Amino acid sequence: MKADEIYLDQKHECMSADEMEALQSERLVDTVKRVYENVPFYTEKMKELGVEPGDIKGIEDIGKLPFTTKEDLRNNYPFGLRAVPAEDIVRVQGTSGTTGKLTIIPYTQNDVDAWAECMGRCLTMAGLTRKDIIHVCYGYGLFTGGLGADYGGQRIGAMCVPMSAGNTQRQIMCMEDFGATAIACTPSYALNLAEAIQAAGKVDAMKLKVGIHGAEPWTEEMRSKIENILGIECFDIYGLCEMTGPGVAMDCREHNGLHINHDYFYPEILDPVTHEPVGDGEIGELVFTTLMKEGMPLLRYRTKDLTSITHATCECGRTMPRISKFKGRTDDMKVIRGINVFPTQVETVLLSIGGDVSNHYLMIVDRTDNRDNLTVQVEVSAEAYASAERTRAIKKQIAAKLKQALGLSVDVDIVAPETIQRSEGKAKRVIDNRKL
Ligand code: DLL
Repeated sequence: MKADEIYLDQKHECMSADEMEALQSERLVDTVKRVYENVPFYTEKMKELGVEPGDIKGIEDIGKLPFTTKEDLRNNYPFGLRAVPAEDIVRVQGTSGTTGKLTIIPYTQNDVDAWAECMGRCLTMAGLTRKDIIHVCYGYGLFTGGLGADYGGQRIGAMCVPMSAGNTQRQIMCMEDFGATAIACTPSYALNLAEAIQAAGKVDAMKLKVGIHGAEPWTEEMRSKIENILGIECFDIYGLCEMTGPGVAMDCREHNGLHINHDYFYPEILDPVTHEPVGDGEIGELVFTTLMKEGMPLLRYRTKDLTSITHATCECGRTMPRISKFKGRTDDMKVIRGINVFPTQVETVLLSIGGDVSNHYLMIVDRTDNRDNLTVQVEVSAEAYASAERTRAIKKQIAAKLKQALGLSVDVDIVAPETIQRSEGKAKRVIDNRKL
């Protein structure tokens, strides 16, 4: 362990593999018993598979358990999968979901405390302590970002400023006046803020040292860009409301993968088609089983997030397994003329060009005469946009680089600065007009 970091919980963060497996096994056996007895959905699913709680003796039996999908949550909306009496629920969180029903997750007080603990661990991974001032511009509400950062901040005794997103000038004023040392927000909003702070000539007036960013996929190039503008160290935090919002995993100061709080959430990486486990280092779908959740425990929840895992001990000393930075979700991936395309690939190309080319982009997928077409709208600087010659050259350069990176010809549409809608929460990067 590095002497300058304060750790909340070395016991769990650095536990040996055998000890951890014993703990996870004990917790899994208990979880399975609780859901079998209290959640008719799981009683039926397990009966369909011919599995009884007594068949689950430890973590090695996890493959016998049924999967849970987002569809299952929707079909049991809002509280059909609750495992405790209604009066034991102290909070609901969820996703706003742009289509269909919300995903609603009930939490008991112990669930909220566990969430605070996981988030507290994550914040200390970034070196934050009770001396820090955390400016939180994740949204507060059903979305877990704002409250999650807040609970973690309280857990470590830091001061939290509950701003939510929006009104960037006011954000800058408060960050400067209150002396924020950390910001917590989506990476896309962090970059908006960073550019606004730079444009206001306020970079040197800030005391910022750390950024805690997640809730959407982002690239290493994006990390460098935010870090370079603000002179801070950025961390990638992952979570989903079905588990506990932010705090499921986060990268430490080694920045070599995100450590999973695996005493709370047991991870599997499975082939998305065969559902068989893939080996360390291989990409697959991340599937989680909650080990301590009371309000709504979930067995083998299919996140649709694509990543790989390593169980090797990190240089930081933690034994918690690490997942690689997310490439995207299975449902963010667009198949265009047979080629898989993720928004993060486009982001990498644009940020690698830099200069007049901004990172503000939108992918638009259309189908005409049975042929799919990808158009990438990109904002360039005002100076470049004013010159037809420069615009043409930039367009050609982006198209060539995208073709090389994606293996696909792409139409590039150069647009004026501030054309593409800025995100305050999760950025919308793709519009798919195909009726698939
Ligand atoms: O986004 C929780 C969160 C809030 C995480 C703040 C980090 C920071 P949901 O709204 O339920 O919860 O969305 C969960 O967001 O399945 C991923 O697809 C995506 N996601 C979350 N964190 C990351 C990340 C919150 N660091 C869904 N990298 C997840 C890539 C992420 N994708």
